[in-house]
Amino acid sequence: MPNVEMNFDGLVGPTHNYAGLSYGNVASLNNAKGLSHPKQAAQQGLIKMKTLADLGLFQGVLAPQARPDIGVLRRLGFTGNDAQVINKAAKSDPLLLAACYSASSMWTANAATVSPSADTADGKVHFTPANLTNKFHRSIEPQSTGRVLQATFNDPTTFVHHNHLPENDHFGDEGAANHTRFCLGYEQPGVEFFVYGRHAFDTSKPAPKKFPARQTIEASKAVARLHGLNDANTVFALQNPDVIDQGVFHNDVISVGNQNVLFYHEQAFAQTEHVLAEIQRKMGDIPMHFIQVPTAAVSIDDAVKSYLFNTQIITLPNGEMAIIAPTEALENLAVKTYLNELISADTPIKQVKYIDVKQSMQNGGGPACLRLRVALKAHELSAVNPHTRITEDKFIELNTWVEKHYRDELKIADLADPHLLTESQTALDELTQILHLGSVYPFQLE
Ligand code: SUG
Repeated sequence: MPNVEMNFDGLVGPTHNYAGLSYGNVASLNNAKGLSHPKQAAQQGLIKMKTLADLGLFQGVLAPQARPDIGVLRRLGFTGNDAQVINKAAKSDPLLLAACYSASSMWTANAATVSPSADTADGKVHFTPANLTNKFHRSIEPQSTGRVLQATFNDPTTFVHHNHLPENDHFGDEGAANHTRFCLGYEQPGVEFFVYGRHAFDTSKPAPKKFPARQTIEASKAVARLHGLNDANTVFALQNPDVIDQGVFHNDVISVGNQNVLFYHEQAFAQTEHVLAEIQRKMGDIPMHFIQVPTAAVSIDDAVKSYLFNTQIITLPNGEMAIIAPTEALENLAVKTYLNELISADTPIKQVKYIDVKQSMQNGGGPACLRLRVALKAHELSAVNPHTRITEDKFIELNTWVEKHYRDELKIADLADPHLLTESQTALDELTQILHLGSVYPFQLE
């Protein structure tokens, strides 16, 4: 087994819908109440995974969560059997029901923050599920996320699983969407880069005025402490509050890193020069490639619409880097022109591959949102649950499973139908067998 950075994509769940739940996320609001296509969404996600695997990368899959979250509805006072709970919620608070039905766990960049063993004090790979406190529909994810991660990385001698941070906006944590890591080889020690949107305790510091800053510095620092990181291998940077107000709700909408490359928009950070200097200083002899995209070439509006920075920068087996971009980037002239120029410029990025993840994009989730990166040394790779790896056979098996269980279309009114719950539970129960996860869902644990 090689040393790798493995991407774990979130499999789109059977209840994928557009409920307009994410204030501050432009796509989610623009597509609110639109017709969704769960089967197509899951197929697009699987093709993305297969594309990366075919490029020679190690690709994994993380199971979606059980929705609707009946436990949360009961906790909020809806009673009776499952069908009655759904009927009552549909009548009295359809928006709440939609929130409990969200398939948002597909965006596994928000599942957790992961620190590879080369960076941590105890030499193990550390995981902290994100508490996602800023959005109700996402704040109900971390417990199941923890169980899915434990079932996927299930060797305690290699992997450490922390509890999510306290469930309060002071410790709002959005996971890897606000975290990246710089290194030379993935197995070598690196510098972990945490980007936050506000200070929770010290409110005199800059913060956005319109849209929420989901990640706090207090959360980022707590995760770094839990993972046994230190001052020499961490950099904490304030995101530019003005871009949060323009729809950049996570750092991975405005910058992305890979190895010794940081690809970022001119307006991404509050104190760019200072941040870049600190990264380079902590990287020591390893020269960073800072690829800055000027506003004159790509506006914030174009960056948000095209998801130019929600791309994945990957290292191909031949050592060259490639960008995995959504097809929306092709449709935007400024961004398409920029990318065409980028691949012939003097940077490690030598090709762009466009993929269609439109069903996810319409909820504000691009290629990078759909994946959680886990850098693994060879022996750690062997400790990962092998059934979660995307191979030719697994791809076929998962597509057959999607074809069998998923609806073609879903509109918000369909969420009132209790059959959707039973369909979803039947599908997920079967999935835990396909991925050899054991019992991870509340309906399996009762
Ligand atoms: O948290 N959208 C997600 C998109 C997450 C994107 N992730 C990263 N940038 N890493 C969010 O805003 C929309 C759900 C709805 O409206 O139905 C939603 O949750």
